[in-house]
Amino acid sequence: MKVIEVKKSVTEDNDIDARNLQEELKSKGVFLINLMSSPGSGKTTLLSRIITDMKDRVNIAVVEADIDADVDAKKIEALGATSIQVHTDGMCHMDAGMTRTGLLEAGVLEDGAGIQLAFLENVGNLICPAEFATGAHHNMMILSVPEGDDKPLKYPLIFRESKTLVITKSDTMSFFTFDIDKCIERVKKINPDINIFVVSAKTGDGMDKLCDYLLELIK
Ligand SMILES: Nc1nc2c(ncn2[C@@H]2O[C@H](COP(=O)(O)OP(=O)(O)OP(=O)(O)O)[C@@H](O)[C@H]2O)c(=O)[nH]1
Ligand SMILES: [Mg+2]
Repeated sequence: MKVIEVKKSVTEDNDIDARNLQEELKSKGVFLINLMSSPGSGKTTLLSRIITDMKDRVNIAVVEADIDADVDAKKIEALGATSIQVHTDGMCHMDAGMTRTGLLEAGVLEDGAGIQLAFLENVGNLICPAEFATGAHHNMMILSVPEGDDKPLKYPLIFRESKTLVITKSDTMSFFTFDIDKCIERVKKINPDINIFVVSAKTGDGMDKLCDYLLELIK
């Protein structure tokens, strides 16, 4: 499994780089999802579940972005999906140039690679990743039950920038004070059009609906 170091892009306009990457991916038939959340909310676990549930229907690749370590990319590789570990030189976000390098090194951009769905697992953080376009066609975020239903109030930007919210670790609901109705109301106030799924990546609860939705997205 490959580990590469990527540095902040030198180009001036990240938004232009992001649009170019979107177009390049589109021309190759790859739909890229930028997955964002706080550390430990369950990104890698959710991706592992998605790969396991969908691998007979779609070819998936994952770019794992972290400050250090290669544990996440190894977990994805063990499931038989294309994966690469990207280290961000200490930065708490990915930009479009960094994402492009990761996809390139993973072979996703090669002609005939056959990847239809790629995920960027962004660095665990609810602030910085929301501020930078990555070249993804779709921003998806996770809020896990143990984090609390007040997070939309504290970190509105990431909820505004996301087209999909996955509320995960639903199996832990009885252990925490998490008002799901209040949480959804807070999120919808920030972003009325957001699509919300409630799942447990541990038990598989709610995963069918999420996987059907992903298949619709890549059509
Ligand atoms: N009970 C329960 N635990 C979960 C679920 N999803 C993830 N976890 C646990 O949450 C912890 C963190 O999960 P990860 O998938 O590593 O989280 P992450 O967001 O990828 O973490 P970073 O990459 O470090 O930001 C692990 O101990 C998982 O087993 C879930 O649906 N239910
Ligand atoms: Mg992870």
